[in-house]
Amino acid sequence: MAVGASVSRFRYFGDLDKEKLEDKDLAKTLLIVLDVPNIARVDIANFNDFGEVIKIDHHPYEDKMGDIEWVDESASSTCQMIIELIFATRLCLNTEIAKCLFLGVVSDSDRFLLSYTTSKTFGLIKELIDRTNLDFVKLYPLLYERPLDEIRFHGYISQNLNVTTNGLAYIRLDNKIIKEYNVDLATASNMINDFNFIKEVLVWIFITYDDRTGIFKINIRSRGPVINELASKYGGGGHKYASGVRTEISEDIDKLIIELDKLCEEYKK
Ligand SMILES: [Mn+2]
Repeated sequence: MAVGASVSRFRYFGDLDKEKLEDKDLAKTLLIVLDVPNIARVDIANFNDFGEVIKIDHHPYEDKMGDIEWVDESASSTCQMIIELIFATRLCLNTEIAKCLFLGVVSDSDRFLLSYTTSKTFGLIKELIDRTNLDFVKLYPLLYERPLDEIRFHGYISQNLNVTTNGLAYIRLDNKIIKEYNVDLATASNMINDFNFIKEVLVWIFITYDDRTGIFKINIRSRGPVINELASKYGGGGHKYASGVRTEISEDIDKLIIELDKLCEEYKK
C-alpha cells in the first residue's frame, strides 16, 4: 500500500458516481477506507465488489471491512495514524502531505482539546513539523477563517439553544433558517464543536434535515456522559464523547432527546 507515495494519484470515492468506475474494474480496485468504523457510513453502494479493502481508523471497532484493518482507538485522529505509518515505513513525506496531515490532526482533535490527544500526538506533530519545516501558523486561516454569515448563524444558535435543567442542550436547525443565514447543512452540523465548555451544558445536540435524502442528521457531543452506546441504539455511533445518528424517523429524535437528558441527570448524581 502506498498512502503517502500516491497521494496525488488518489481518487476521492465520496462521489463514486462521478468517477464512472466500471463495475468490472472494482474487483481489481483497492479501496482504502479512512476514519469510518462501519460500512453503512461509507457512501459507496457496491462496497462488497471491491477487490481489496484496507481500513485505517481510530473509532471504536464496528464492521469488518477487509483483510487489513488497523484500528487504534487511542489515536487522536486517523491522520495521526497516517503520520505514524509514514514514519514507520518508507512512505514519502513532503510539505504538501504534512500540511494535510497537520490540518487533519488539528481539526479532528479540535485543536488538541479532545481527550484522545496524548503526548504521542504532540510527539508525532513535533516530528512532522521538524521533518518538513512546516509553517503551521499559516495554515490556521484554512480552518478557522469564517464568513460573517456563519458567525451570525452561530449567534442564532446561541440565542435559540434549548437547555434542560439536567444540562442537555438541543436545537433543530431547519432548512428555512439555514437558508436565511446563507449557510449550508454541513456548516450547520459541523458548528457543534464550537459549543464546548458551556458551564450549564454537559451534552449538546444539533439536528439537521437533508430533504434530498429524507434523513435527519443528529450530531451529539458530550463533555461528561458517554454517549456512543445510546447513539448505536438509534443506529448511529462514533466516539465516547462525539457521536452521530442518522434516521428517517422524526419520533426517534424526541426519544433520543429524552434519553440523553436522563443520561445527563444520572451523570450529575
Ligand atoms: Mn476521526
